[in-house]
Amino acid sequence: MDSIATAPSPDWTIPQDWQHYTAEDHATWDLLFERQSALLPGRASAAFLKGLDVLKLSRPGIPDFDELSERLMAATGWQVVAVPGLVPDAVFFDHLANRRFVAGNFIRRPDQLDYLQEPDVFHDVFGHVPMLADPVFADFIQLYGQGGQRAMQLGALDKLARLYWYTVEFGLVREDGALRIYGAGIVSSAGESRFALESESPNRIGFNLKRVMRTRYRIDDFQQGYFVIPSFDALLKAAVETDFAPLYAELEELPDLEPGDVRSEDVVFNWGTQTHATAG
Ligand code: HBI
Ligand code: FE
Repeated sequence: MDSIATAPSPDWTIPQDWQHYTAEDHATWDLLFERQSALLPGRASAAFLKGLDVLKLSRPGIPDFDELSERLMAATGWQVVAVPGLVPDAVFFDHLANRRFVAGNFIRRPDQLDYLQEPDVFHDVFGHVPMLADPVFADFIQLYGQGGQRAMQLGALDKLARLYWYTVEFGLVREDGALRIYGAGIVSSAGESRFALESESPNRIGFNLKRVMRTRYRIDDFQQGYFVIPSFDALLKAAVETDFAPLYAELEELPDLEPGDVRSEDVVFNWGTQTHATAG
């Protein structure tokens, strides 16, 4: 199902138009949901699994954003709004700064189950929205939105986008001594849900804000390195306590790091073999 060709409003939101989904669209959601639900116990963070439960996302079919937003609003003051696909950065940040999460209203085709470039409703709603039911993470994402608006003014968006990428999209968290997934890009992918935790190939490195903001990332394949936070409180604390303007100035003077790099100052949980990346 392609995204419906509705001209977006100035904030790029469109009606979800839940009635437009076909039986095949709902079946695709159910297939993806069943596949990930079987994988995530023991792999996903407790906060993610709790969010699935609080938001009653296990019901069959593509969720109705109005119903979902009612439950999400009650939990953390967030709502889910429909968009046709990627929206301009400034629009994206304004929504996040106002506790509105933008979600694609289309779903991938059955032949695209394993990967698609644009975030569809499964990536956005199954991948991202459960974490928004966690009060601490909900605060972090709103801060990210406000930080994005500021980063654009400072010409530092490329650095801040790395923070989002290595946490919100591809982050790992330590829970009871084990590594768990909370990043939407991992949790919505069958292959990467296994790879991120079990493969010997990628690095797994303790989260450090400056380190993450120096590190390039890949958009075309599994990550060569994952960063591990000790808790969501620690992630929020880092965002709240950092004065980003001087950090951006410092980062301008430092060379970028490659996705597979390991540094002497890194806390290394796994020094990856990079066999997946070099296998090509
Ligand atoms: N638009 N719909 C949508 N979803 C995203 O995740 C998104 C976006 N626009 C910009 C964007 N993400 C990133 O480039 C920013 O985090 C920098
Ligand atoms: Fe995403």
